[in-house]
Amino acid sequence: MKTNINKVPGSMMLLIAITLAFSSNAQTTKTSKPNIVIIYADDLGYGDISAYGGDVKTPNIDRLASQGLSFTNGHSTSATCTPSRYSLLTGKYAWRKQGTGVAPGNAPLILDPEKNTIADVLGKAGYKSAVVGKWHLGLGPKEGADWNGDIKPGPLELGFNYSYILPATGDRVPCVYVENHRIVNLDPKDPVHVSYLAPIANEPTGLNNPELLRVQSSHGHNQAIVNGIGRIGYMTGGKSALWTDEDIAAVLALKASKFIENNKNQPFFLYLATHDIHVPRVPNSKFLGKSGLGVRGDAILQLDWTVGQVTKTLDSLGLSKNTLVIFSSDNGPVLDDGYVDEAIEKLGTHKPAGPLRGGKYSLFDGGTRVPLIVKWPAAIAAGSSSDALISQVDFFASLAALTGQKPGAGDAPDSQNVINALTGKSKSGRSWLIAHAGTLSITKGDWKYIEPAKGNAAASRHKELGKSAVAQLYNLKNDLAETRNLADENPELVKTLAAELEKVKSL
Ligand code: NG6
Ligand code: CA
Repeated sequence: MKTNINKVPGSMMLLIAITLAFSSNAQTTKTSKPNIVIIYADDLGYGDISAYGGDVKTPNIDRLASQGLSFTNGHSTSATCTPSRYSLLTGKYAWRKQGTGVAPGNAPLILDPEKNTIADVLGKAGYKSAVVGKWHLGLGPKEGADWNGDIKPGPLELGFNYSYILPATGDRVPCVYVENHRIVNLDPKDPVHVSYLAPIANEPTGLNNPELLRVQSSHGHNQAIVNGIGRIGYMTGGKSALWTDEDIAAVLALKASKFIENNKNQPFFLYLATHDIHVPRVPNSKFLGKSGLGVRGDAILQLDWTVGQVTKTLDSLGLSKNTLVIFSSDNGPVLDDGYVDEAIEKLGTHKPAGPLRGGKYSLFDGGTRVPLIVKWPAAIAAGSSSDALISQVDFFASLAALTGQKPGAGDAPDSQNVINALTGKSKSGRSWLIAHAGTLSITKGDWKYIEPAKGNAAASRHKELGKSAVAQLYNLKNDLAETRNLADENPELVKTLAAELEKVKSL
């Protein structure tokens, strides 16, 4: 039937207009350009939040879970920070490239500005991007960053429109914030000097002046002293720019919220890399003593507060419905990571890795299987869960697909588009998974193979590395805690998985 538009009564026209507006709006909400927020915790284990069974109450993170989709089999690519972050941003396994291990605080930028990052790709889709928080991917040219001038290349040369970062980690100098190309609050009359070789001038060190420390080191962390805490690396100057550890979470939450507010009228991508719960664990007095598990637990409360701040900002601006929030961690949990902070003594019954074996630094699943929660009310059913196998290296291709972008030739070679699994439309993610902690493992179906490697099986009683001189094969379905090495009983399977691993290595 042909409708003569002039003959349709006014009230009917209004109804049609409203219907059209709503249906097209619903359409836009679903398919086009949700805001994207990745909240990337540091050293948070699979069992460290209450939504995943932990003893520490994390109501804000749990709310992401109850309003979104929780994964039981989500993985960082590596069991330490720098390589996991490298892979997340580039869609390429860090172990393919030399020099992507835990970076010192004066490392040059280890990502290639000529190659596209996830921020570049989302930029092409019209997103404004920011990184707020722990960077730990190096800054500056090969000769090192000019700490007192323009610090570049860095995030702004990698597709981010705004950055407010800790250059490396909380336990590494320089202990300053860098906003875009500059150290924040730097007095030019008091320039920053950084060295990873020797103390600068007569600077006191944790080694020589332990009486100046309020947290003792258990290993390392005895060089520069900033805010009464020994760090890795030496540093002088920049007095007015030094961070206060107790305030880091609040500063980052504020910068993240500001960025969201400033970009509320267009699609944005926020990569919020919290410092919590990495060492040194120096939570704000608001959280001190509140978890009952010592400062490690208190830092988890602080992390949860950060998540709450971001959620509140999104809610108050009416953005929550069409914002895709991804919450995860860069590697598994660690207790003593170099400071005497009673993480072990005050643990109680809490199991940081939940039912998994190993943690940070480990090839056992505790090293890389981490909480992964995705919330996007416009498209994902509330309170759902998924066993789909997901690697963070897949965020690149998945978010590119979601926003209608095709990674260019040479971009993100290891990233698979698993957006349907990430948004709960499909129950299956990737079919195999590579994890990295010095050496590599491959998981396929119920089976996991860890290649033989030289080196210690453990760094200490609480730090199993998962390494062995012989091949290891575990059935994760029957033995999630990887207690029985079945390699000898299944030589064919070992051969097949080893060959598959070699194939991926040679890509
Ligand atoms: C180790 C540090 C540890 C932590 C880690 C990096 C010592 C003894 N240990 O070398 O404290 O900083 O590097 O952690 O110094 S990560 O999460 O950033 O990868
Ligand atoms: Ca980490």
